[in-house]
Amino acid sequence: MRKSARSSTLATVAAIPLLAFAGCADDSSVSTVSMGLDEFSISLDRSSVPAGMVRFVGENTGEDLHEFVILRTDLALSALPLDASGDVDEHGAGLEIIGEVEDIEPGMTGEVTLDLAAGRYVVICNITETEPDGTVEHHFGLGMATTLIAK
Ligand SMILES: [Cu+2]
Repeated sequence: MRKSARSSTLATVAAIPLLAFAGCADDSSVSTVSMGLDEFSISLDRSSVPAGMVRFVGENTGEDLHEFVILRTDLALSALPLDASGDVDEHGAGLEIIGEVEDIEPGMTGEVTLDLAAGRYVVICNITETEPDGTVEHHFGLGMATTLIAK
């Protein structure tokens, strides 16, 4: 009897996230892109979205401070313009900033909803930090960049 009550509790708990997910899916006008940010990569749960309203949800699963910046560009990741310090020049030629969420602490999640026209986008973390030993880490250069297509 006790065992059966326990499984029933588990089933109830499991149903909550499913209901929450269904609630999001019902809002068919907004697509969601879930992202994981860590040292040093940005992973997306999809490589393309329908053009229109897109909700970006980025969880910092790493140990450093991260951010995400969505830029409209046709440039390859390796061809993004850099500024003098070695960060991506977000105002550089061939780039258009669409939106960003700065300073996401480890374990925290940042989100932003943007209206994306059809096209190619890159998602980057443009944070640079200096470690206690003097090592300078450009998160973009270390691999925190990926692409997303809106169509
Ligand atoms: Cu970062």
